[in-house]
Amino acid sequence: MGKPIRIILPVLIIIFHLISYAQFPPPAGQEGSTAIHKDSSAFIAWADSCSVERGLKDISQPDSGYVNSGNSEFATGIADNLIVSLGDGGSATLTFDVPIANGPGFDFAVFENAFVDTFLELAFVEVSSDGIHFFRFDAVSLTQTETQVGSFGELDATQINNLAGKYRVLYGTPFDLEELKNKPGLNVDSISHIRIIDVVGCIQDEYVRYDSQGNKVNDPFPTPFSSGGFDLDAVGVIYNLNNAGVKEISKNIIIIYPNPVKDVLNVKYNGEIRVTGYNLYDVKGNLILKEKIIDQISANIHIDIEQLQCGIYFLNIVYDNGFSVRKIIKQ
Ligand SMILES: [Ca+2]
Ligand SMILES: [Ca+2]
Repeated sequence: MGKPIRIILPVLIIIFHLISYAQFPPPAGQEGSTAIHKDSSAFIAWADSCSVERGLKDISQPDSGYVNSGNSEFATGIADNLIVSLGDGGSATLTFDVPIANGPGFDFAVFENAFVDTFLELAFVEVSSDGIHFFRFDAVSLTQTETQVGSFGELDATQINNLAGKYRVLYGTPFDLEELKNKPGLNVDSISHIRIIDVVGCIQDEYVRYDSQGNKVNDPFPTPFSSGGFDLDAVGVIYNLNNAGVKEISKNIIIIYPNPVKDVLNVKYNGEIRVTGYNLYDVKGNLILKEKIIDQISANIHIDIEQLQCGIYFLNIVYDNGFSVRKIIKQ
């Protein structure tokens, strides 16, 4: 065997091995799992409202009727094993009083009601910062696509990534907004809406849904029950405008006063940072004011907010290598 072959062959074997055994985190409680229990101190908030578009009990049977288990309110608040069923291809859109932001690592988690680690019903997850344009996490399903996973069939969590429903009841499947950071039209530091969309799970060409790599997503099908499809329990928030970024810069480097404020908000900072602009959001995450600072002449910014309605706002001060978010009360 020539020298190059002796080197290349083992490398090819290793690469082949990695591809064939590519695995994602295992079920809750196992080493390397990313599942987060509902009582984790990581969660600082939960969804505040939810609206649902139910899917059919069986998408291949138009007269099967729509699922009706639970109601949309069951998807708000802390995970409690009270769910709303989405049905085949159904969806739920959740909103949050304080917009979700991209902090270090996972930013939110979705809870389903699987009673074991292997009977899993899956859903795509999308986020939006304007309530109109939604962006989907790159879902991956490496489950075989030769045989339909049956009504009570099993799935392996290590073959599933970025799909809600990967973990059993009361354990959230987490998502990291960092993955969607550079999408035009999306502000990952002001996520106001999350949409959960049942994957259907049927592998027939007529009804199949695909993952981000073009694989058919195979999950239990048909599930012709009143509780068919993905059962949404809750969405827990790990980072929002209240805690993302605030840690990154100490309070005394940026001073904002007065707060509460009636007319002009003063922002003062010292020479340790170079402020490049600011964004002011209302409590729903709508951008109210935005300014870029090109030439930093002084270490003061004056923001006139006299015309704004009274209430709570979030001021995001953007500096050269980070940002800091403060809650502002307009009187
Ligand atoms: Ca993140
Ligand atoms: Ca619930």
